[in-house]
Amino acid sequence: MKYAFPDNFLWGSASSALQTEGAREGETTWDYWFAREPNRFHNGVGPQQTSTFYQHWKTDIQLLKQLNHNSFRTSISWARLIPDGIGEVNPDAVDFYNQVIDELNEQGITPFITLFHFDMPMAMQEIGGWENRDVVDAYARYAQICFELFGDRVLHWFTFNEPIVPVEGGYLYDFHYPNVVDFRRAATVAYHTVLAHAKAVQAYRAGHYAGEIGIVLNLTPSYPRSQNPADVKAAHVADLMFNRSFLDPVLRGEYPADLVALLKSYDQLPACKPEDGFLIAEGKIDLLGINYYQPRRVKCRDSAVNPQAPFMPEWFFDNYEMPGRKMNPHRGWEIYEPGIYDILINLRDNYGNPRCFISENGMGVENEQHFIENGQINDQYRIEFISEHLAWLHKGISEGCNCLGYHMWTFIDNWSWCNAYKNRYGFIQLDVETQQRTIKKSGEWFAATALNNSFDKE
Ligand code: BGP
Repeated sequence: MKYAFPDNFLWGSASSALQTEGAREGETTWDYWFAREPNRFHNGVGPQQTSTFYQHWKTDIQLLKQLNHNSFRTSISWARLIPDGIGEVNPDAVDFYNQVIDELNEQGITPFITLFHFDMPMAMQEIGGWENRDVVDAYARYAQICFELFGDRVLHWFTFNEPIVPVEGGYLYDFHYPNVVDFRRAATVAYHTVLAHAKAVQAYRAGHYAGEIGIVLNLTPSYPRSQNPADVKAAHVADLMFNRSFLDPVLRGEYPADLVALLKSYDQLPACKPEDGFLIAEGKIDLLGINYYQPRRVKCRDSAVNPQAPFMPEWFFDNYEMPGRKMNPHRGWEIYEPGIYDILINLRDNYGNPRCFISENGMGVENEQHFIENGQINDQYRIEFISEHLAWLHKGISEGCNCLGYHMWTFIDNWSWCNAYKNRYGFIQLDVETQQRTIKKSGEWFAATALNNSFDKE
Protein backbone atom coordinates (compact mmCIF):
# COMPACT_ATOMS: atom_id res chain seq x y z
CA MET A 1 0.00 0.00 0.00
CA LYS A 2 1.11 3.54 -0.69
CA TYR A 3 1.03 5.94 2.27
CA ALA A 4 0.85 9.47 0.89
CA PHE A 5 0.94 12.51 3.15
CA PRO A 6 -0.73 15.91 2.77
CA ASP A 7 0.99 18.73 0.89
CA ASN A 8 3.50 20.69 2.94
CA PHE A 9 3.83 17.85 5.43
CA LEU A 10 6.74 18.57 7.78
CA TRP A 11 9.60 16.10 7.40
CA GLY A 12 12.54 16.55 9.69
CA SER A 13 14.25 15.72 12.93
CA ALA A 14 14.90 17.17 16.35
CA SER A 15 17.96 17.77 18.46
CA SER A 16 18.94 20.00 21.35
CA ALA A 17 21.69 22.49 22.17
CA LEU A 18 23.32 20.70 25.09
CA GLN A 19 23.30 17.34 23.36
CA THR A 20 25.00 18.54 20.18
CA GLU A 21 26.80 21.88 20.38
CA GLY A 22 29.77 21.48 22.73
CA ALA A 23 32.19 24.38 23.38
CA ARG A 24 29.95 26.12 25.86
CA GLU A 25 30.79 29.06 28.10
CA GLY A 26 27.87 29.20 30.55
CA GLU A 27 27.65 26.36 33.06
CA THR A 28 24.51 24.21 33.22
CA THR A 29 23.27 21.81 35.88
CA TRP A 30 24.59 18.99 33.68
CA ASP A 31 28.18 20.31 33.71
CA TYR A 32 28.01 20.84 37.45
CA TRP A 33 26.55 17.40 38.17
CA PHE A 34 28.96 15.61 35.82
CA ALA A 35 31.96 17.28 37.48
CA ARG A 36 30.79 15.91 40.83
CA GLU A 37 29.27 12.54 39.94
CA PRO A 38 30.69 11.28 36.64
CA ASN A 39 29.67 7.77 37.71
CA ARG A 40 26.05 8.75 37.04
CA PHE A 41 26.81 8.90 33.31
CA HIS A 42 27.23 5.89 31.03
CA ASN A 43 30.95 5.08 30.76
CA GLY A 44 31.69 8.34 32.56
CA VAL A 45 31.03 10.41 29.43
CA GLY A 46 29.74 13.89 30.14
CA PRO A 47 28.08 16.78 28.31
CA GLN A 48 31.37 18.12 26.92
CA GLN A 49 31.69 15.23 24.46
CA THR A 50 29.19 16.20 21.81
CA SER A 51 28.71 15.92 18.08
CA THR A 52 30.36 19.39 17.87
CA PHE A 53 27.54 21.24 16.13
CA TYR A 54 29.14 24.49 17.29
CA GLN A 55 32.00 23.83 14.85
CA HIS A 56 30.20 21.78 12.21
CA TRP A 57 26.84 23.56 11.91
CA LYS A 58 27.37 24.51 8.30
CA THR A 59 28.26 21.05 7.01
CA ASP A 60 25.66 19.50 9.30
CA ILE A 61 23.00 21.66 7.67
CA GLN A 62 24.22 20.28 4.33
CA LEU A 63 23.55 16.81 5.73
CA LEU A 64 20.04 17.88 6.77
CA LYS A 65 19.54 18.94 3.20
CA GLN A 66 20.78 15.56 1.99
CA LEU A 67 18.12 13.96 4.22
CA ASN A 68 15.52 16.13 2.44
CA HIS A 69 14.43 17.85 5.63
CA ASN A 70 12.04 20.74 5.13
CA SER A 71 12.15 21.55 8.86
CA PHE A 72 14.47 20.97 11.80
CA ARG A 73 14.10 21.54 15.55
CA THR A 74 16.91 22.41 17.87
CA SER A 75 17.12 24.51 21.00
CA ILE A 76 18.85 27.68 22.08
CA SER A 77 21.06 27.22 25.11
CA TRP A 78 19.94 29.69 27.76
CA ALA A 79 23.36 29.30 29.44
CA ARG A 80 25.22 30.07 26.21
CA LEU A 81 23.11 33.12 25.42
CA ILE A 82 22.99 34.50 28.96
CA PRO A 83 25.70 32.69 30.96
CA ASP A 84 24.42 33.69 34.40
CA GLY A 85 20.78 33.32 33.34
CA ILE A 86 19.73 36.90 34.02
CA GLY A 87 22.54 39.30 33.05
CA GLU A 88 24.44 40.24 29.91
CA VAL A 89 23.79 38.64 26.54
CA ASN A 90 26.83 36.86 25.07
CA PRO A 91 27.49 38.34 21.59
CA ASP A 92 29.26 35.16 20.38
CA ALA A 93 26.10 33.20 21.10
CA VAL A 94 24.01 35.71 19.17
CA ASP A 95 26.38 35.37 16.20
CA PHE A 96 26.28 31.58 16.38
CA TYR A 97 22.48 31.30 16.50
CA ASN A 98 22.10 33.94 13.80
CA GLN A 99 24.35 31.97 11.49
CA VAL A 100 22.52 28.69 12.15
CA ILE A 101 19.07 30.24 11.68
CA ASP A 102 20.08 32.09 8.51
CA GLU A 103 21.73 29.04 6.98
CA LEU A 104 18.70 26.84 7.71
CA ASN A 105 16.38 29.37 6.10
CA GLU A 106 18.71 29.76 3.13
CA GLN A 107 18.69 26.01 2.59
CA GLY A 108 14.89 25.87 2.69
CA ILE A 109 14.82 24.13 6.09
CA THR A 110 12.36 25.83 8.42
CA PRO A 111 13.91 26.33 11.88
CA PHE A 112 11.80 25.18 14.84
CA ILE A 113 13.35 26.56 18.00
CA THR A 114 12.94 25.30 21.56
CA LEU A 115 13.79 27.64 24.41
CA PHE A 116 14.42 25.08 27.14
CA HIS A 117 15.51 21.50 26.61
CA PHE A 118 16.55 20.31 30.11
CA ASP A 119 19.55 22.71 30.31
CA MET A 120 19.12 24.96 33.34
CA PRO A 121 21.93 27.51 33.79
CA MET A 122 23.70 26.58 37.01
CA ALA A 123 23.41 30.14 38.31
CA MET A 124 19.63 29.77 38.12
CA GLN A 125 19.68 26.39 39.86
CA GLU A 126 21.78 27.91 42.64
CA ILE A 127 18.89 30.21 43.50
CA GLY A 128 16.42 27.31 43.52
CA GLY A 129 15.79 26.53 39.86
CA TRP A 130 12.12 26.17 38.98
CA GLU A 131 11.19 26.21 42.65
CA ASN A 132 11.92 29.94 42.69
CA ARG A 133 9.54 32.35 40.97
CA ASP A 134 12.50 34.66 40.23
CA VAL A 135 13.71 31.96 37.82
CA VAL A 136 10.31 32.06 36.12
CA ASP A 137 10.84 35.79 35.53
CA ALA A 138 14.44 35.25 34.38
CA TYR A 139 13.18 32.66 31.86
CA ALA A 140 10.48 35.06 30.62
CA ARG A 141 13.17 37.70 30.06
CA TYR A 142 15.36 35.16 28.25
CA ALA A 143 12.40 34.17 26.03
CA GLN A 144 11.67 37.80 25.20
CA ILE A 145 15.33 38.40 24.30
CA CYS A 146 15.21 35.40 21.94
CA PHE A 147 12.04 36.68 20.26
CA GLU A 148 13.62 40.12 19.81
CA LEU A 149 16.89 38.74 18.45
CA PHE A 150 15.60 35.98 16.20
CA GLY A 151 11.82 36.36 15.93
CA ASP A 152 11.97 37.96 12.49
CA ARG A 153 13.44 34.73 11.04
CA VAL A 154 12.20 32.03 13.41
CA LEU A 155 8.47 31.54 12.97
CA HIS A 156 7.97 28.41 15.09
CA TRP A 157 8.84 28.62 18.79
CA PHE A 158 8.52 26.05 21.57
CA THR A 159 8.72 27.20 25.16
CA PHE A 160 9.77 23.83 26.60
CA ASN A 161 10.73 20.35 25.53
CA GLU A 162 9.11 17.63 27.67
CA PRO A 163 8.68 19.79 30.78
CA ILE A 164 7.52 16.79 32.85
CA VAL A 165 10.96 15.15 32.46
CA PRO A 166 12.94 17.58 34.66
CA VAL A 167 10.11 17.22 37.21
CA GLU A 168 10.35 13.42 37.18
CA GLY A 169 14.13 13.30 36.86
CA GLY A 170 15.06 16.09 39.25
CA TYR A 171 12.37 15.83 41.93
CA LEU A 172 10.82 12.33 41.90
CA TYR A 173 12.97 9.58 40.43
CA ASP A 174 16.55 10.84 40.75
CA PHE A 175 17.82 10.84 37.16
CA HIS A 176 18.43 14.60 36.75
CA TYR A 177 20.10 17.13 39.02
CA PRO A 178 19.22 18.20 41.79
CA ASN A 179 18.33 14.57 42.63
CA VAL A 180 15.53 15.40 45.03
CA VAL A 181 12.71 12.98 45.90
CA ASP A 182 9.84 15.15 47.12
CA PHE A 183 6.43 15.26 45.46
CA ARG A 184 5.42 18.69 46.73
CA ARG A 185 8.61 20.22 45.40
CA ALA A 186 8.05 18.34 42.13
CA ALA A 187 4.55 19.81 41.91
CA THR A 188 5.97 23.30 42.53
CA VAL A 189 8.55 22.83 39.77
CA ALA A 190 5.84 21.63 37.36
CA TYR A 191 3.56 24.52 38.29
CA HIS A 192 6.25 27.15 37.89
CA THR A 193 7.20 25.65 34.54
CA VAL A 194 3.63 26.15 33.37
CA LEU A 195 3.79 29.77 34.61
CA ALA A 196 7.09 30.28 32.78
CA HIS A 197 5.56 28.84 29.62
CA ALA A 198 2.55 31.14 29.93
CA LYS A 199 4.76 34.20 30.48
CA ALA A 200 6.73 33.39 27.33
CA VAL A 201 3.49 33.00 25.35
CA GLN A 202 2.26 36.30 26.77
CA ALA A 203 5.50 38.05 25.73
CA TYR A 204 5.30 36.52 22.26
CA ARG A 205 1.72 37.70 21.77
CA ALA A 206 2.58 41.17 23.09
CA GLY A 207 5.39 41.47 20.53
CA HIS A 208 3.02 40.78 17.60
CA TYR A 209 5.56 38.54 15.90
CA ALA A 210 4.72 36.96 12.57
CA GLY A 211 5.06 33.33 13.70
CA GLU A 212 3.55 30.93 16.18
CA ILE A 213 4.36 29.55 19.59
CA GLY A 214 3.81 26.16 21.16
CA ILE A 215 5.29 23.57 23.46
CA VAL A 216 6.64 20.04 23.03
CA LEU A 217 5.12 17.44 25.36
CA ASN A 218 6.01 13.78 25.72
CA LEU A 219 2.56 12.24 25.68
CA THR A 220 2.48 8.73 27.05
CA PRO A 221 -0.94 7.14 26.66
CA SER A 222 -1.92 5.30 29.87
CA TYR A 223 -3.42 1.89 29.14
CA PRO A 224 -5.13 0.04 31.99
CA ARG A 225 -4.42 -3.69 32.38
CA SER A 226 -8.16 -4.39 32.15
CA GLN A 227 -11.50 -2.64 32.14
CA ASN A 228 -11.92 -3.42 35.83
CA PRO A 229 -12.85 -0.07 37.45
CA ALA A 230 -9.82 -0.16 39.76
CA ASP A 231 -7.44 -0.61 36.80
CA VAL A 232 -9.22 2.11 34.84
CA LYS A 233 -8.95 4.48 37.78
CA ALA A 234 -5.23 3.73 38.13
CA ALA A 235 -4.69 4.59 34.45
CA HIS A 236 -6.72 7.77 34.86
CA VAL A 237 -4.53 9.01 37.73
CA ALA A 238 -1.34 8.22 35.79
CA ASP A 239 -2.76 10.15 32.84
CA LEU A 240 -3.60 13.13 35.07
CA MET A 241 -0.16 13.24 36.60
CA PHE A 242 2.06 12.58 33.59
CA ASN A 243 0.10 13.88 30.59
CA ARG A 244 -2.70 16.19 31.63
CA SER A 245 -0.61 18.14 34.17
CA PHE A 246 0.80 19.96 31.13
CA LEU A 247 -1.59 19.14 28.32
CA ASP A 248 -4.65 20.72 29.93
CA PRO A 249 -3.03 24.04 30.91
CA VAL A 250 -1.48 24.58 27.46
CA LEU A 251 -4.53 23.55 25.42
CA ARG A 252 -7.44 24.42 27.71
CA GLY A 253 -5.84 27.13 29.80
CA GLU A 254 -6.59 25.37 33.09
CA TYR A 255 -5.70 22.34 35.17
CA PRO A 256 -7.98 19.28 35.35
CA ALA A 257 -10.21 19.76 38.40
CA ASP A 258 -9.72 16.16 39.55
CA LEU A 259 -5.92 16.53 39.51
CA VAL A 260 -6.17 19.64 41.68
CA ALA A 261 -8.64 17.90 44.04
CA LEU A 262 -6.41 14.82 44.32
CA LEU A 263 -3.27 16.80 45.18
CA LYS A 264 -5.21 18.97 47.57
CA SER A 265 -6.53 15.97 49.47
CA TYR A 266 -2.93 14.82 50.06
CA ASP A 267 -1.68 18.34 50.85
CA GLN A 268 0.67 18.35 47.85
CA LEU A 269 -0.51 21.47 46.02
CA PRO A 270 2.08 24.15 45.25
CA ALA A 271 1.61 27.69 46.55
CA CYS A 272 -0.61 29.60 44.10
CA LYS A 273 -1.20 33.32 43.69
CA PRO A 274 -4.64 34.63 42.76
CA GLU A 275 -3.39 36.10 39.47
CA ASP A 276 -1.84 32.79 38.30
CA GLY A 277 -5.12 31.54 36.86
CA PHE A 278 -5.32 34.45 34.38
CA LEU A 279 -1.73 33.93 33.35
CA ILE A 280 -2.24 30.20 32.74
CA ALA A 281 -5.35 30.97 30.69
CA GLU A 282 -3.17 33.20 28.47
CA GLY A 283 -0.69 30.40 27.86
CA LYS A 284 -2.79 28.61 25.25
CA ILE A 285 -0.65 27.53 22.31
CA ASP A 286 -0.81 27.67 18.52
CA LEU A 287 1.03 24.42 17.81
CA LEU A 288 1.62 21.27 19.88
CA GLY A 289 4.73 19.16 19.44
CA ILE A 290 4.20 15.55 20.49
CA ASN A 291 7.10 13.34 21.51
CA TYR A 292 6.06 9.72 21.48
CA TYR A 293 8.37 6.85 22.39
CA GLN A 294 6.41 4.38 24.49
CA PRO A 295 3.06 3.74 26.15
CA ARG A 296 2.48 3.52 29.89
CA ARG A 297 0.68 0.38 31.09
CA VAL A 298 -0.73 0.38 34.58
CA LYS A 299 -2.81 -1.68 36.96
CA CYS A 300 -4.30 -0.95 40.36
CA ARG A 301 -2.02 -1.54 43.31
CA ASP A 302 -2.39 -4.88 45.01
CA SER A 303 -0.54 -3.86 48.15
CA ALA A 304 -1.32 -1.15 50.67
CA VAL A 305 0.71 2.05 50.63
CA ASN A 306 3.16 2.56 53.46
CA PRO A 307 1.88 5.84 54.90
CA GLN A 308 5.40 6.65 56.15
CA ALA A 309 6.91 6.37 52.64
CA PRO A 310 7.37 9.51 50.53
CA PHE A 311 4.20 10.44 48.65
CA MET A 312 4.66 9.30 45.04
CA PRO A 313 2.55 8.91 41.90
CA GLU A 314 2.85 5.14 42.46
CA TRP A 315 0.59 5.44 45.51
CA PHE A 316 -2.21 5.21 42.93
CA PHE A 317 -1.03 2.58 40.46
CA ASP A 318 1.49 -0.14 39.73
CA ASN A 319 3.29 -0.38 36.44
CA TYR A 320 2.04 -3.32 34.40
CA GLU A 321 4.20 -5.50 32.19
CA MET A 322 1.89 -6.74 29.48
CA PRO A 323 2.79 -10.31 28.48
CA GLY A 324 4.22 -10.48 24.98
CA ARG A 325 4.78 -6.75 24.65
CA LYS A 326 7.20 -5.75 21.91
CA MET A 327 10.34 -4.25 23.44
CA ASN A 328 13.30 -2.17 22.45
CA PRO A 329 15.66 -4.05 24.78
CA HIS A 330 18.42 -1.42 24.52
CA ARG A 331 16.35 1.35 26.01
CA GLY A 332 13.95 -0.92 27.92
CA TRP A 333 10.98 0.79 26.32
CA GLU A 334 7.94 -0.93 24.84
CA ILE A 335 7.32 -0.32 21.14
CA TYR A 336 3.62 0.20 20.55
CA GLU A 337 2.91 1.90 17.23
CA PRO A 338 -0.88 2.38 17.66
CA GLY A 339 -0.08 4.71 20.59
CA ILE A 340 0.65 7.49 18.11
CA TYR A 341 -2.85 7.10 16.66
CA ASP A 342 -4.48 6.97 20.11
CA ILE A 343 -2.77 10.24 21.07
CA LEU A 344 -4.05 11.97 17.92
CA ILE A 345 -7.59 10.66 18.37
CA ASN A 346 -7.63 11.81 22.00
CA LEU A 347 -6.54 15.29 20.88
CA ARG A 348 -9.17 15.32 18.13
CA ASP A 349 -12.02 14.21 20.37
CA ASN A 350 -11.19 15.81 23.70
CA TYR A 351 -9.08 18.88 22.93
CA GLY A 352 -10.68 20.40 19.84
CA ASN A 353 -8.30 18.81 17.32
CA PRO A 354 -5.36 21.23 17.80
CA ARG A 355 -2.68 21.82 15.18
CA CYS A 356 0.06 19.41 16.11
CA PHE A 357 2.97 17.40 14.76
CA ILE A 358 5.08 14.50 15.95
CA SER A 359 8.14 16.33 17.24
CA GLU A 360 10.09 13.25 18.36
CA ASN A 361 9.82 9.52 17.83
CA GLY A 362 12.78 7.21 17.73
CA MET A 363 14.63 4.08 18.60
CA GLY A 364 17.89 4.04 20.54
CA VAL A 365 20.05 1.01 19.76
CA GLU A 366 23.28 -0.10 21.42
CA ASN A 367 26.36 -1.32 19.51
CA GLU A 368 25.00 -0.38 16.11
CA GLN A 369 28.41 -1.03 14.56
CA HIS A 370 27.37 -4.71 14.54
CA PHE A 371 24.98 -3.82 11.75
CA ILE A 372 27.62 -2.30 9.46
CA GLU A 373 27.52 -3.72 5.93
CA ASN A 374 29.84 -2.28 3.30
CA GLY A 375 30.77 0.60 5.56
CA GLN A 376 27.17 1.62 6.36
CA ILE A 377 24.86 0.81 9.27
CA ASN A 378 22.00 -1.20 7.83
CA ASP A 379 19.36 -0.26 10.44
CA GLN A 380 16.38 -2.06 8.95
CA TYR A 381 14.84 -2.21 12.47
CA ARG A 382 14.71 1.60 12.50
CA ILE A 383 13.11 1.77 9.05
CA GLU A 384 10.45 -0.66 10.28
CA PHE A 385 9.99 1.34 13.48
CA ILE A 386 9.46 4.57 11.54
CA SER A 387 7.24 3.15 8.82
CA GLU A 388 4.95 1.37 11.32
CA HIS A 389 4.54 4.58 13.30
CA LEU A 390 3.97 6.57 10.13
CA ALA A 391 1.28 4.10 9.03
CA TRP A 392 -0.65 4.76 12.27
CA LEU A 393 -0.07 8.49 11.96
CA HIS A 394 -1.41 8.30 8.40
CA LYS A 395 -4.54 6.56 9.66
CA GLY A 396 -5.02 9.37 12.19
CA ILE A 397 -4.76 12.00 9.46
CA SER A 398 -7.21 10.10 7.25
CA GLU A 399 -9.66 10.25 10.16
CA GLY A 400 -9.37 14.00 10.45
CA CYS A 401 -6.57 14.52 12.98
CA ASN A 402 -4.74 17.79 12.54
CA CYS A 403 -1.22 16.37 12.45
CA LEU A 404 1.08 18.44 10.27
CA GLY A 405 4.32 16.53 10.29
CA TYR A 406 6.78 14.01 11.60
CA HIS A 407 10.17 14.75 13.14
CA MET A 408 12.48 11.97 14.19
CA TRP A 409 14.82 11.84 17.15
CA THR A 410 17.47 12.45 15.92
CA PHE A 411 19.62 13.70 13.09
CA ILE A 412 23.19 12.65 14.06
CA ASP A 413 23.86 10.22 16.96
CA ASN A 414 24.22 12.42 19.99
CA TRP A 415 24.97 12.55 23.69
CA SER A 416 21.90 11.44 25.60
CA TRP A 417 21.93 12.64 29.21
CA CYS A 418 22.81 9.86 31.66
CA ASN A 419 22.95 7.33 28.83
CA ALA A 420 25.64 9.38 27.05
CA TYR A 421 26.43 7.47 23.82
CA LYS A 422 25.03 4.09 24.92
CA ASN A 423 22.03 4.09 22.59
CA ARG A 424 22.29 5.64 19.14
CA TYR A 425 19.26 7.29 17.57
CA GLY A 426 20.59 9.11 14.52
CA PHE A 427 19.90 8.96 10.82
CA ILE A 428 23.62 9.58 10.65
CA GLN A 429 26.25 7.59 12.49
CA LEU A 430 28.77 9.56 14.54
CA ASP A 431 32.28 8.35 15.22
CA VAL A 432 32.79 10.17 18.53
CA GLU A 433 36.61 9.98 18.25
CA THR A 434 37.05 11.25 14.69
CA GLN A 435 33.71 13.12 14.44
CA GLN A 436 33.17 11.43 11.09
CA ARG A 437 29.54 11.32 9.99
CA THR A 438 28.17 8.44 7.88
CA ILE A 439 24.60 8.22 6.71
CA LYS A 440 22.70 5.08 7.84
CA LYS A 441 20.25 3.11 5.69
CA SER A 442 17.39 4.73 7.63
CA GLY A 443 18.69 8.15 6.61
CA GLU A 444 18.47 7.17 2.95
CA TRP A 445 15.00 5.72 3.48
CA PHE A 446 13.83 8.88 5.20
CA ALA A 447 15.31 11.12 2.50
CA ALA A 448 13.37 9.19 -0.16
CA THR A 449 10.16 9.27 1.89
CA ALA A 450 10.43 13.02 2.44
CA LEU A 451 11.18 13.62 -1.22
CA ASN A 452 8.21 11.55 -2.41
CA ASN A 453 5.99 12.71 0.48
CA SER A 454 4.99 9.05 0.66
CA PHE A 455 6.30 5.50 1.13
CA ASP A 456 5.18 2.01 0.20
CA LYS A 457 4.58 -0.79 2.65
CA GLU A 458 2.62 -4.06 2.60
C1 BGP B 1 13.61 12.59 24.76
C2 BGP B 1 14.41 13.86 24.83
C3 BGP B 1 15.66 13.84 24.02
C4 BGP B 1 16.33 12.51 23.82
C5 BGP B 1 15.33 11.35 23.68
C6 BGP B 1 15.94 9.98 23.76
O1 BGP B 1 12.94 12.40 25.96
O2 BGP B 1 13.66 14.98 24.43
O3 BGP B 1 16.50 14.84 24.51
O4 BGP B 1 17.36 12.30 24.66
O5 BGP B 1 14.31 11.42 24.62
O6 BGP B 1 15.90 9.46 25.05
P1 BGP B 1 17.16 9.01 25.86
O7 BGP B 1 18.23 9.96 25.52
O8 BGP B 1 16.78 9.07 27.28
O9 BGP B 1 17.43 7.60 25.40
